[in-house]
Amino acid sequence: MRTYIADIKKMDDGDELTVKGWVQETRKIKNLMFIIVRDNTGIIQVTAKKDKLSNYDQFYDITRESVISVHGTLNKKSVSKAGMEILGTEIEILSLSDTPLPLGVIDRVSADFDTRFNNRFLDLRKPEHLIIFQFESQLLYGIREYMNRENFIEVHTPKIVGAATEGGADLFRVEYFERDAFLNQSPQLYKEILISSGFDKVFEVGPAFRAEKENTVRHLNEFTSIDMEAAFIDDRKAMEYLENAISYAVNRTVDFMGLKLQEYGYNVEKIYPPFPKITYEKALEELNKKGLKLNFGDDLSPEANKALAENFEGFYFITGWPSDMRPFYTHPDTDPKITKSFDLQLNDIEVTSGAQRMHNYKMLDENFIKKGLNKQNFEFYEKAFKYGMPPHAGWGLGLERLVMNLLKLNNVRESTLFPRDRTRLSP
Ligand code: AMO
Repeated sequence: MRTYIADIKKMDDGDELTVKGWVQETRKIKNLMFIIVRDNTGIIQVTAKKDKLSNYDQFYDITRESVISVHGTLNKKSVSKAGMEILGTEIEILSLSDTPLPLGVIDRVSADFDTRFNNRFLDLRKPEHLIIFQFESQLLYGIREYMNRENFIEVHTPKIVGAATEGGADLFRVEYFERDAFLNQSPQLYKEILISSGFDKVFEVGPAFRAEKENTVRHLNEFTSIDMEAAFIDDRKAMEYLENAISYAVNRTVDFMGLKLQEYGYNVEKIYPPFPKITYEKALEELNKKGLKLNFGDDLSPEANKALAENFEGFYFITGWPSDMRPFYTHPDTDPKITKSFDLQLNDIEVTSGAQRMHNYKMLDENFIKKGLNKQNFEFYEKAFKYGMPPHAGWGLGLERLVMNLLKLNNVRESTLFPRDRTRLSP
């Protein structure tokens, strides 16, 4: 029976137990050795005395980060900092670590980015890094719970595809037998097809691939997209699902692990919908008041996003983006220059894009031509609009960007286990 270190505090003085984990540090005094053992729930001191441990000599040269199994009795009257220790009676070395370590796990000095990510397996042993992914896991659990409660069906659409989703650029090409294929940029076209299939409400959590050359703190070439699409709803309702899903997931996670997050310096506040909204045109007005010189149709630069974020706290929507700035599938508003679309921002970074989509076959058909796209590539998609397509709307939420923003990390790679970027393809 293995005991997790976090559970030891519930045990009694004198109880027998076995813990398994990594040797974080050792300190030796003649016939006595102190070993700090770490598992993914905490650390504990193991005290090993030569006269109590049959393999003491073999154990004496144990290296940092070796994996061991410790059996012993719990001493809750210990003079150690934690007030607890295990008096070891049997210690087994399960895997001896090599030396020197390419990256220290508990070193105070921080290593450079490349050293960290080249040795990500060690970098992730740091509890302050592990907790980012425990947070991500809980957050996603909350989103899934919310979507399930709202009767969304979780789906899995192909990642090897024959056509571009978001317009044509930024595709990774792959060999597909005798043909060229691409890694999908977004499940967009497939989630819309499923609306025509009568699924009514779908969501997907999966990888999305973008051959974007930008090497910024916000861009990955492979990220996790949380996508949803629903029939008979408009952009407003899609925004409501989004703010409710995020609030539910964040608040549940704060209840579950808020204190632990604080211990590691991450302060996540509870959030309450509705999130404020500003139209794109109003945002330009506000930005121009701040001295930026932006015209209708201009994208919001990182500098503009920073300036706009000063007007808000936390999450806010930018709605009504110009038609020229949105993909071909976006539904126009009554004024055809603008669309029924939105971005959700957290501080100065976009975390979600969404919109009501075109559902009228003829309108969609014309838009392919307007956007200069090769219609033939989209035949499989357009066909689904020909035989009964409900009005629909949806969004795509970048998981790594959401986590990065909620934990106030300064680089999206920090919330990615093994980031793929312009230069990194390994590990
Ligand atoms: P969009 O291209 O805006 O929209 O992507 C949606 C969300 O995905 C995340 N994201 C990224 N995260 C990390 N690195 C990247 N290179 C990257 N690119 C995008 C962002 C972004 O907000 N089909 C539409 C969604 C929809 O309308 O349903 C789409 O893909 O968080």
